[in-house]
Amino acid sequence: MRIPATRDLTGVDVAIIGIPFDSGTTYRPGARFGPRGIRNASGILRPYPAEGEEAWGPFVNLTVVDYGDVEVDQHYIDETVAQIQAELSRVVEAGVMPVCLGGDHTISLPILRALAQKYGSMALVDLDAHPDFREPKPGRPYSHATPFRIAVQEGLIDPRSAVQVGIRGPLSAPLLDQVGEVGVTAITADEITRQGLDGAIRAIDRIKAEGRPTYVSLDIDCVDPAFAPGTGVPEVGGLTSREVIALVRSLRGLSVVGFDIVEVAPAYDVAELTSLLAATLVYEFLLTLR
Ligand SMILES: [Mn+2]
Repeated sequence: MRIPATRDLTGVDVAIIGIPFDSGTTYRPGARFGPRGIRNASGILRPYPAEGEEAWGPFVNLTVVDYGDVEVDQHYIDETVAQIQAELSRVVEAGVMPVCLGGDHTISLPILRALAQKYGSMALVDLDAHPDFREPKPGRPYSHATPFRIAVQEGLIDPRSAVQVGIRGPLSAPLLDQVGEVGVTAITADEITRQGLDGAIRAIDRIKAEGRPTYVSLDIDCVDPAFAPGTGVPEVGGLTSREVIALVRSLRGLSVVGFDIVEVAPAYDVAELTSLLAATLVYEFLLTLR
């Protein structure tokens, strides 16, 4: 996006932060190259105004920088989770909103831990094919299948103010009951097929009305593999590009304190479709902040 690369956070509103870690992956690895792919594809983006707005893009009113990548070690997941939290704490304490490029979905947990130190228990909007709500194994809790279960257990997110949109597929079916039991609202892809996006947007609006600090996580696998093939655990029958853009636009007015986009794995991509969509969704998210 041609934004300046710096770690100087003076006067900065939003820091784009790469987290090239994918050792929490359960199926196809490769999201460690996500930040590189998204940054690369973002080169084609030019500022454009939000629908019905005068200002040409988010950079008119927001100071956004590229913070570079968090140092990770693919061999040591515990150390990497701690390192991500430490780096993110530095950003959060500086009063800067983190917008993180994954990496697999493991990275959301240490980001939430860093944010919770400042904001306490948060609301959550998660666009995802999977609940990522498996019970963590004792002593080996971290993977991309467990972040939101742990986040609820640790009180980082309030499940009654949490919505997951786009849930589908054989891996998700056994978890839907458990998600519902703790109070998370799951909007499945089947519901969207029947009712369109209205139910999802209403659920997001309810969180908006609460006005509490909200974390937004966008797993690119919420999108159908026809539009976003470059990901680790693809599930057919997902959102279209237009639908996911509409959902991101519906975030305007939420009290967002952090955002991530995860699971972009360029090695499985076709013609950079997935990376371009991810870069565009980051841009669309920044537009909602104005
Ligand atoms: Mn996920």
